Amino acid sequence: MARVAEGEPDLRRVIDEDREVDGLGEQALLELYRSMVLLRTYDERSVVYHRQGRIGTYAIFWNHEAMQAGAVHALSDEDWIFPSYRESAIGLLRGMPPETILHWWRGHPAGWWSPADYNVASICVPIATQVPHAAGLAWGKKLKGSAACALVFFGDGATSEGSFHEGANFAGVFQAPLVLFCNNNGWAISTPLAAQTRAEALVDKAAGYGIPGVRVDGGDVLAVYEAVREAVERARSGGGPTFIEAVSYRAAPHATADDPRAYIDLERVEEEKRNECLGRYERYLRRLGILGDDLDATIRAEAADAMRAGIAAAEAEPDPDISLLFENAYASPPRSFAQDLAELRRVLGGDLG
Ligand SMILES: Cc1ncc(C[n+]2csc(CCOP(=O)(O)OP(=O)(O)O)c2C)c(N)n1
Ligand SMILES: [Mg+2]
Repeated sequence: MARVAEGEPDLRRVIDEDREVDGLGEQALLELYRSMVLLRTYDERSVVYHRQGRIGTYAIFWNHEAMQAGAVHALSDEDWIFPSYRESAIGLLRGMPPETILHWWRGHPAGWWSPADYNVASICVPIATQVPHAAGLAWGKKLKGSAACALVFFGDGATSEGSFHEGANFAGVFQAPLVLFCNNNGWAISTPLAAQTRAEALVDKAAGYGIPGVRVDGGDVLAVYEAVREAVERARSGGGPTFIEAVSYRAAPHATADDPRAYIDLERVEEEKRNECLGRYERYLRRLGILGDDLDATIRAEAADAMRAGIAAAEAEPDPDISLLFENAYASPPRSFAQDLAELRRVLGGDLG
């Protein structure tokens, strides 16, 4: 039996229990839906763009939208988000244009943004390295007397990394206003959770850092929202960090370069697809009479239009100059760089130079 924060159920749910979340009105419920549809559309289109050769390798987040939208909606705009590659499109929920993220997956420098413009840190590919970044930022906010907090996303596999331990321990010791949000999708590429840890549940790790742990159904956007909102309230009121384990199952390949049929439980994937998070929330809103066919069609068309405009803008951007490969690597570049660059321009011909 997992140890969770006092009074917590073992796995927090809202949608399946047909309850409502206090303080979430009709507009807020629809905004949450809009965000999930935008993320889903971004993700599905990106897989197509990859197959068409228009973006590079892409980390699919299909069925992770409830975790991502539920968490971000529980934050204020002044709060910081630290994404991993799995949350690459999280900036969309802070007004970042789709082309910026598409540029990132195209390997174009126009995909770099200034974190302070959106309070969204750079996408971290090295596993768990964003955790100490987030702990440090949260601690800094506390030292400055700011009400802002930080939320860091990471996976189940990330909990085996030293960076996770250092960040979580630091946040606990200094009572940094941090939400440690673990997307437990059961897999770290082909490594299953059972081979990742002997802990019965990842939420148990919270006890080791002396911080509250909460376990939620990661496919239930409202359960995620509610748990993160409480963690944020705790952080803002000086209560320090919270570890949230959002439990789901990866229903898509790890990334476009992966073929999970070699290792995954295909029946479980099919079951997960039938109960995927966007459909679950859509049915809930329809049951409440908040969402109907017309509104749903409008929301989906808006998201599709945003993606069409995003890929067009990304493809209209001229290629960067090849000299970029040599810039920003050294404060004092080695003398050979000029020769290397000239050589590269010669080899590649006029096109890329
Ligand atoms: C430090 C480091 N080691 C290994 C890798 C290779 N790698 C990329 S994704 C991944 C799995 C991570 O799994 P998890 O933390 O569960 O996140 P998920 O991909 O499931 O969201 C690994 C090992 C890496 N990117 N960084
Ligand atoms: Mg994982």
